[in-house]
Amino acid sequence: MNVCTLSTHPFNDQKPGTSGLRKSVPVFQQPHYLENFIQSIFNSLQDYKGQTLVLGGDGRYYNREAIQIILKMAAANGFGRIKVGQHGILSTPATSVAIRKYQTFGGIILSASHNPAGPTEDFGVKYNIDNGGPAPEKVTEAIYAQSQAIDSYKILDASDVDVDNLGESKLGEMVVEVIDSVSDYAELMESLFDFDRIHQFLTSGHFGMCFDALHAVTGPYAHRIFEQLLGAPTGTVRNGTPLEDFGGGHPDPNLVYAHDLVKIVFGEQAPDFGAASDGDGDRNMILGRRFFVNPSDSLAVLAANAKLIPGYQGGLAGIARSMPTSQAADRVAAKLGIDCYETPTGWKFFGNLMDAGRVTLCGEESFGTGSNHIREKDGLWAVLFWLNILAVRQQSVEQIVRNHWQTYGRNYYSRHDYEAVNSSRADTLMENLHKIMPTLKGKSFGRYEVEYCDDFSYTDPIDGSVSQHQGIRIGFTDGSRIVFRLSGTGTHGATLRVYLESYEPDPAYQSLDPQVALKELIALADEVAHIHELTCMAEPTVIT
Ligand code: G16
Repeated sequence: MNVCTLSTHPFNDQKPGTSGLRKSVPVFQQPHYLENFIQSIFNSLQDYKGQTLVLGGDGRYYNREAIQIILKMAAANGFGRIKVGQHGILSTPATSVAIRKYQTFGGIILSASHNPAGPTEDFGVKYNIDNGGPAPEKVTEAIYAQSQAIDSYKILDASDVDVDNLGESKLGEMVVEVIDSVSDYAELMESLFDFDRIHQFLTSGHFGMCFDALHAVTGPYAHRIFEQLLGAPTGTVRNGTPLEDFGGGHPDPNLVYAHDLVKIVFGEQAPDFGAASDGDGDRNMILGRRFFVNPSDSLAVLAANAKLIPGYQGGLAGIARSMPTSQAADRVAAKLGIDCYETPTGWKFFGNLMDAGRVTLCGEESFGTGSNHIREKDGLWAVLFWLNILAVRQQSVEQIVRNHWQTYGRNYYSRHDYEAVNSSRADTLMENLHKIMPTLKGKSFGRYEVEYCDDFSYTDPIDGSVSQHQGIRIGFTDGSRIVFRLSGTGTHGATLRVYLESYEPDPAYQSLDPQVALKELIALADEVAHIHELTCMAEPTVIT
């Protein structure tokens, strides 16, 4: 076995963000850049010799090259076995499934999620621990510390491994096992949902659906599950072949970037149901005929209807949502008499709560929903959950959501993103907010009176770890909120996110466009933060 130890020097920009290390492809292609980060992951681990890792990615540009580099580095570092998805493909949820099912040491996911792909676009690396979830902060901090001290890495001098055919081969002493990318995941979905009932529903001739895989990783999963196992007609899945550049699109399932699907579902011959997932398959967008389901509402509806689903009939232990996610789920939790946890943005914060049995369902405003079946958010799982509810209730998506608002009230919600803002201007905006924070309590702005204003800090109830500076919240006495945060996943300048929420209990006022319902709060956000002046932008770049 020919192990080479190559000397290197640290790169100062390898601090993992909200979800792993994300940079443009040319950054990753610099000599030693990917290798340094992978070696830093390995150096931060203990007792991994002879252990098994899962490896796969969303199929984006540079996926195949990176898979080969990582395989050779894992072999040189003494791992015993790597389970790699066929063609190097594994969605983020499918990786979590494999880590848990085969009880591996951990896994590496190659993805920059919903960010565009291609030679000058983005790439990313995430490390997941043995519970199947994203590495918690103490692990990502250790990886970063290693990346700042690294002076060499190990790699095997060997030819590339065949990852296109299922089966096992040897790379030095290490076994490379190429696994079917879809079957373990599909099997788990079948154990949670009533596939017979959904099959009947989808083949009844009374219900039409459209799923857009946006040329990203969920194509093979969606073809197998919706068309082959559940009987939906061929063609139900659009853009189902993963492409290295995602077809030039932006695989972010929201009303802006999934525009083709939106056109179909809001068009003349609209199907009853539309859904999309993102680059690596963990996000979801749910649409009814000419009707958009806000992700925060989606979490609340799933929680309220969980008893209809075989895998959740035993009840929910609790619900968790990220801080900027609307408080709609809190209302369901209160009615069910269960706890609702508010965590910082980032799926990694849900892992401890799920491992400790405190929560069953989790969700985020950023189009992420999931449960304790794995430790990642899960796009197709959410679509199947909705299909199962629709098959049982035999009502439209819109009827189900409106009905929910009548019962619980409506949390009007919107997120305004200002992308690629000059970083120092974005920092100034946040610093200014920090300065005025202590002066806001008790102040009135039109009909809104500030009840509290703080920089969100979270103490993990399981391990006591503290995460500070997670976003500035301005809460009003009527339950409305404005939250300001800088994104931790962008790769160009800074992205300012402004989250707006107000509560409307009266069904007579629940049909407004959220931008209209939130008009005063939108103006108020600008008044306190000087958004337009400091970002030099008249409008947000994306509104969801
Ligand atoms: C990641 C995280 C999510 C988070 C989202 C947005 O999603 O897993 O928990 O909500 O980023 O983060 P930010 O607001 O910092 O950009 P994904 O799908 O990109 O991995």
